[in-house]
Amino acid sequence: VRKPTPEDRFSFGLWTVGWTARDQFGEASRPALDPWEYATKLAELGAWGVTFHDDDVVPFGSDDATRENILKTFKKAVDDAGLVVEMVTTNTFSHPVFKDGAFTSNDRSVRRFALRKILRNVDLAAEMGAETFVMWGGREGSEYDGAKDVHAALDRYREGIDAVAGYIKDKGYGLRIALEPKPNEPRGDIFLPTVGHALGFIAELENGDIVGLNPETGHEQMAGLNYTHGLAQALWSDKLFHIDLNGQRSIKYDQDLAFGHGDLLSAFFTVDLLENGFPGGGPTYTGPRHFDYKPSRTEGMDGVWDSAAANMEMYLLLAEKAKAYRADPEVQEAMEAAGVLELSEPTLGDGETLADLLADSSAFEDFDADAAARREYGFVRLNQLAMRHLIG
Ligand code: 3MF
Ligand code: MG
Ligand code: MG
Ligand code: MG
Repeated sequence: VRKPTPEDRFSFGLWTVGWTARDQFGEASRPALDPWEYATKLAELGAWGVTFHDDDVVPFGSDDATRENILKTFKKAVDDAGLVVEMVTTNTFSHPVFKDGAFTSNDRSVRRFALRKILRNVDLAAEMGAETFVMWGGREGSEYDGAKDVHAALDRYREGIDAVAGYIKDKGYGLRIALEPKPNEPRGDIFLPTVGHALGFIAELENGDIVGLNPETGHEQMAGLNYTHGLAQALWSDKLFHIDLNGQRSIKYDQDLAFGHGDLLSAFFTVDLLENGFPGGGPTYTGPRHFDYKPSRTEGMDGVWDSAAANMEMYLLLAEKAKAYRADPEVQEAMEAAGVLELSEPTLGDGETLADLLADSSAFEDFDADAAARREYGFVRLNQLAMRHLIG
């Protein structure tokens, strides 16, 4: 497989390669480098961009002068490496002040502090030239149903997001907000747990036009859901603003494996959708190919860079296979037999009204349901052809 290049638009969160592998049960197994040390190496590997939380670069509570200095050093390193900062986000989950949430904390003073911390990073994101401002409400949620008024929590969540989106518009920043759904971890239940919940929430916003989604592979799969379908519905709604690609093996803790190292077949169809679009046409994803993974705790610094490279290699391998799959005449024929393209034809004819349908006896009275039921779709054959391309 060829080497990744900046044209591939691969980007990495600083917190991914920068994770020192401290977890619930153990201390860090790797050293922490300075934030700017990651940029050079990522660029060498063929990445195009980096993303970060405020606190990944500037320690929480730093004074203004320190903050300014660190950011200057960081930006210079990123520029020197030839990388872009395509997304900036805010950490509203690590400090204990956020233990009951940020926008949905029961404590109003915490909600006001969170809003200030986030607005400050909107300014920073604009300054860094980012296009997307991701918001993962990691602590927005609860463990105990009686401890949270969910109606009020959603009101406050909406108030917060609308305020941030309104601020972006007032300032004229070229930024869009991307909400990142996750079902649980670190809270027992997190608000906006899936792509679908988040889409429903966005529809209730006043400034929802600049609010979309940043779906993460593992997050949907932690809920037992189909990530590719989640991406598809977000695209269908014109809300797929950004993506967090990684790997997850079934419903368990958030594994953050390298992309493709979880459900490989699902990853194949994810890449097929991202690279080749819907079979019958429709909106396509044009944003960054962003990885949000964690180098496993067993790995040292060599493993960090090997795993970063693995994400990009997996994507490129799958992209190659997905292209060959779509171009294969046998696949095209099997897709046709399966009726995949028939689905693009509207159910009602051009200009046909429901009255026309009701008057059409071929649609119902004379319709031979048993004959239609005898149609074979050949989905298994089609899937086997995909498998042949994937592992044959
Ligand atoms: C947690 C996540 C987050 C978000 C990040 C986005 C720490 O499971 O996926 O990573 O991706 O906060 O901006
Ligand atoms: Mg995650
Ligand atoms: Mg994850
Ligand atoms: Mg993520």
